[in-house]
Amino acid sequence: MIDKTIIEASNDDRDAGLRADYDALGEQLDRRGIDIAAIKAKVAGFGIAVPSWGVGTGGTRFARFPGPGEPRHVFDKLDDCGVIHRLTAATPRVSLHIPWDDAAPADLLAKAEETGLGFDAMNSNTFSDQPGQALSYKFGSLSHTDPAVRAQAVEHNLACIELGQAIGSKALTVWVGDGSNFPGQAHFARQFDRYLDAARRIYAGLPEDWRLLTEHKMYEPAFYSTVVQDWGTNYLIATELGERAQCLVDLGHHAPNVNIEMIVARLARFGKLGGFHFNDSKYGDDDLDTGSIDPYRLFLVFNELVEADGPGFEPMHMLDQSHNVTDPIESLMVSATEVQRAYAQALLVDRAALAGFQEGNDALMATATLKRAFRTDVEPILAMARLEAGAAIDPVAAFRASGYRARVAEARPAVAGGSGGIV
Ligand code: LRH
Ligand code: MN
Ligand code: MN
Repeated sequence: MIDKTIIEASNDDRDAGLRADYDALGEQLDRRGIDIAAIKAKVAGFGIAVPSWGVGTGGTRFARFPGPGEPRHVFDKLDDCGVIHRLTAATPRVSLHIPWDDAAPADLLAKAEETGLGFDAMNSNTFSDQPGQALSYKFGSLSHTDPAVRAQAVEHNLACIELGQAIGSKALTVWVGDGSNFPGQAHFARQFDRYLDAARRIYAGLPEDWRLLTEHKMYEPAFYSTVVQDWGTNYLIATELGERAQCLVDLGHHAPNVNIEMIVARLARFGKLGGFHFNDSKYGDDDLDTGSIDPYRLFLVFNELVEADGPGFEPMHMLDQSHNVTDPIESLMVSATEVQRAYAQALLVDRAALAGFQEGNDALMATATLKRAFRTDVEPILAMARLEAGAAIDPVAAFRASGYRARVAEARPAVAGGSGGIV
């Protein structure tokens, strides 16, 4: 898919410069008592899952402007995801969305082997109706007033688990759009009780070594109230369901100005931080590229993750973003790198000094300690980790040199643009 010689040629042009930068950074970090090789090893071992739905052009509810070579089905999507991992060595797993990615397990496994990928959390979809579906989710799914609709939604989630088991996944992520659009439309308490009851039935079907991740989101598609609207409700769900139920934090799913890093710290403290959907936003659930608007916030989230790290702490890391004006492969490569960058920067925080400043109420030096780590340009660490893994020093440059997009555009028929949609 991406010829080895393309990556090597691209790296040859950049190798000497990278080594000089890496050595210089190594000296600087050494003076700060930090071993650059240890940071590099941690970055190299840090994988970020790619959302299958991210490799197509997203679009908005107003319009979609597809690019050339759009993936036609899950197997094309896996090809594209394979390219992302080949060039970044940062995205070993793909998160599937069912029924968008429904296929025979044997075929999925064969393609995964061919592309060098594994499968991350499964995602169910009870927020839109599928062709041939018996009952509509127009007025909700797991919290619907009609028990038959709730049963259908539960069945779908159990089917996602079954497929996931066959392909080596270990988690199910449930996000529902259930809510209401008018005051008075829904009874808050009864609606939530119905949700909990249905969620319990999904949890009962969860294999012993699986986790159930519930994802909160403040609004959209429901615009007056949403059943799983914030981390408080999400925490209630996770505690009601049981030990293997945890909360998923999608960075775009909060009100503007909400302190997400603090939510992360709270959930981590009580064993309920299950994972992330990384993206960035300016206004709401914008699904912009990770780190493209507020890289400092991403760093602050990772600062909490490094702080909370310890035995049994294993949040899952996924991207969840939508690309409207860029090549999705390029955006996802850059975004995975941004996640690694925030992680590497967070590893550089002098935690003993920070704790001392916190205890002594030295606000200025405490925040300066974070800033010092954040300001450090860790790109040579990330690039060296990629080079040593046989990936590209500059993934976007290597991707453009490879001609992959033009090649797949020949095989994959052009898709007409038009009205919006998620995928
Ligand atoms: C909802 C969401 C959720 C869905 C995905 C397509 O906004 O973040 O994770 O599964 O988008
Ligand atoms: Mn999400
Ligand atoms: Mn979202």
